[in-house]
Amino acid sequence: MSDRVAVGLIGCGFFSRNHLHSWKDLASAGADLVAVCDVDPAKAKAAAEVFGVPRWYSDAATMFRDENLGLVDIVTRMDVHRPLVELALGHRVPTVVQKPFGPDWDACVAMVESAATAGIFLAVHENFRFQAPLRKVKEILDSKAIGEPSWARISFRTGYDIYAGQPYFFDEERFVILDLGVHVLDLARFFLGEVEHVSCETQRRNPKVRAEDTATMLMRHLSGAVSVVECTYEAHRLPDGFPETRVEIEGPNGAVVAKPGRILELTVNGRLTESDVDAPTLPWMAPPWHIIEESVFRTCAHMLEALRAGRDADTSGRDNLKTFAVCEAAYRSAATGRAVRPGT
Ligand code: NAD
Ligand code: 89Y
Repeated sequence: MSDRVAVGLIGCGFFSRNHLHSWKDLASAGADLVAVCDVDPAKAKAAAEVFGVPRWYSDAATMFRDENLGLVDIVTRMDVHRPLVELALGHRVPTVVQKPFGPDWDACVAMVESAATAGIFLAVHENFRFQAPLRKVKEILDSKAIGEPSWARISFRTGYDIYAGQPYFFDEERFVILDLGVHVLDLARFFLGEVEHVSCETQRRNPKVRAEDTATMLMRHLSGAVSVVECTYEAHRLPDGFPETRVEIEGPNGAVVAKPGRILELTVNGRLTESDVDAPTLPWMAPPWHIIEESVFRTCAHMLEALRAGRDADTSGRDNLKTFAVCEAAYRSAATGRAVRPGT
């Protein structure tokens, strides 16, 4: 592979500005954003103009034919992930695809199998585990300061008007577990390891949305640890921590708590220390989204680094299948009233 990586981006909608900024900023790390694509030509053209991208397309097949891409970043919604991933792999282009990986289990498995057969890099842009405060939590766990974690609560509760930027949420057939559950369940795996079984209750509390907007999950991990994992878009209380995840983890020697406001509380052997773990901001980042924006930059940087090192990303397609399996198990549990083992 040459020193520089030619990046193409597909999907120039609401969230894409974070990816576009990130790839531009990663020029110093060897990324050249050479082309953007959207089925809406006005969006593709606007993205190319605003971000100084040399070429734009309204058809992904044409982009793959005409460009010599070293990486494609797919920032469309999940319904078109599989055909776009298959197209990219058919052109032997290493691929990163936004979360949720796909609309269902079969689509996700098919993408992972296609990448394995072709021997091509495939990763999911699962960015929550790259958020600055949550990296710090992982660092503390890895240091064994609190001992082996035995209990956790991971919670994303908000009443922020997410529908303004993402109006498609009103009509999703499966909503909060696929949109937010993928993030918080991925964090549960990241912090406590693989899941033995999950019980889940879902609620549709906002009558204007079609599917569940609240999920409350209880999990046993293979390590023996227990976690309570929650996500909702219907928590109308102040202060509203959007878009931060509250994480509380306990071990035999202490506890670590990441609170909205980017405050980290660490108790070790009866001694409490508090630190500010805010994300360092770049000029295009602004509160309240900056925690997420910064994690998009870190995730893109990780993808570039892993690709160039010839290894899988931490959130490879294969790894993300394990998170997706827990989501599917949560849906099954909500439907049956039983605890469900992921992948069964
Ligand atoms: P969006 O609908 O605003 O944008 C998607 C864009 O993709 C649209 O402009 C659409 O025209 C384009 N598109 C659709 N099919 C296409 C195709 N075949 N070829 C080219 N372009 C195509 O959606 P969004 O809010 O930007 O979300 C995109 C993805 O990002 C979703 O999967 C969403 O879940 C994810 N997202 C992730 C985070 C995060 O923190 N990781 C936050 C928000 C959104
Ligand atoms: O869609 C959601 C996500 O993935 O991160 C934040 C979000 O945009 C709204 O909660």
